[in-house]
Amino acid sequence: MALVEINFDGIVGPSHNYAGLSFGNVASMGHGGQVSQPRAAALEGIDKMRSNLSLGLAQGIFLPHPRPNQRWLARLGATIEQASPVIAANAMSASPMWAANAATVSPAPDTADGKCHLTPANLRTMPHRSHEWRHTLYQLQIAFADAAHFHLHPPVPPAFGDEGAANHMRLAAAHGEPGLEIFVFGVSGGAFPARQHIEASKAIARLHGLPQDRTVFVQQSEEAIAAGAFHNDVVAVANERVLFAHERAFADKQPLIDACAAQVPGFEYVEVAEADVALEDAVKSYLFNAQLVSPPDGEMTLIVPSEARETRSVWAWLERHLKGNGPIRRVEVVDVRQSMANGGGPACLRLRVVADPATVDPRFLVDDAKLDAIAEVVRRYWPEEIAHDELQQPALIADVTGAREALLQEVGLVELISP
Ligand code: SUG
Repeated sequence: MALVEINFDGIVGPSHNYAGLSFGNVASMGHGGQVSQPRAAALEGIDKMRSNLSLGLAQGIFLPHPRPNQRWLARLGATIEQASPVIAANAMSASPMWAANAATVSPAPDTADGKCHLTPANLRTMPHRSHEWRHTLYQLQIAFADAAHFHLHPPVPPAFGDEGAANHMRLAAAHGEPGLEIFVFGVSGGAFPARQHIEASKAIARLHGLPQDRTVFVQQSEEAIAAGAFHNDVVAVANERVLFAHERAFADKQPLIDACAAQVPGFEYVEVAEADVALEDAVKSYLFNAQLVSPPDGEMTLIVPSEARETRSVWAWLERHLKGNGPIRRVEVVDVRQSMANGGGPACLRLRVVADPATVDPRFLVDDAKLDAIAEVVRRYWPEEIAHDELQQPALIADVTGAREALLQEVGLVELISP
């Protein structure tokens, strides 16, 4: 069985809009009320996937969820027409595009039963995200239906907030080798909420059958959350034997580094000092919300958003690192501005699953030709713009519903239309 890392990107849904819903996410708060461009947003995401394919990486997709979420509205005793503007915005959010929050994934080499375990995130902290898990689970059940290789769990009870892979990292000598799984939780974030509860992380580690000596729980620093790092993946990213993090990412980094050094052959810690890149610049540029990947040519590559190139301190750090002897050998720049304006960088848009692609439902895997066909649907059906005060208009709702259905027809996943 050939285990590879597959990046599953959430296709940006046709209702993508700026509603300012995420308290503690400085980009979402800053862009609330602005006009969004769903078509451009989805095409940016597709271009990012194309660039990953051209590096030789395996690529998958998750599909947009039904919006408005009528089931959720019905449980609140409302319809989209009757709902207050804020409830309507919560029901129309395209937030499932940020697939890093879809689930936590423990690949087969790490687990007691030798299967890949997945737990969808309950995302209970933000109302617009708290209703994602049901449809996420439904897609995971189809994509990873092969019970000989995958084990799916229901979300952790909502008493304990869980935001999925955005607060989880994995280090291993190679993707297919047993790894060290790192769960990052928050306790306090100053004025902002800590979204990941330690009990959720511990429950997932138990349910996934992870050995205690290869599982680490580490607290995210309060100052990182207070600076706008609402998920750990805004200040740290790991790939194979490399951990790349900001100096102020963790409350107490030494036990983490010691565990990595003890458990991961060839472990390398690449730290960016506050003196070189201030936490504020790290959050603004999303330097760490990058995809750190191992293409087949062996050159470890960091896929950063264009905002990283535009932030002087960050770009200077990257240029220095590339000239030196560090483990990151190549930097690729992608434009995901529409997603970035809601606080979602390249890493937020993808969920990493280490698996044999032959065991995944092929409708969730893409090549260039399939991305061309998806882009054609997006160009034809995705709204060009959405103003915040349009979210309850029947014409927009009809467009958004029709656009999603056209995409599901194209990829042959009509069973997702009305689950
Ligand atoms: O949960 N933004 C998302 C961004 C998620 C980024 N994901 C990772 N870091 N992995 C969030 O805050 C904004 C929606 C709005 O304001 O309309 C939003 O949900």
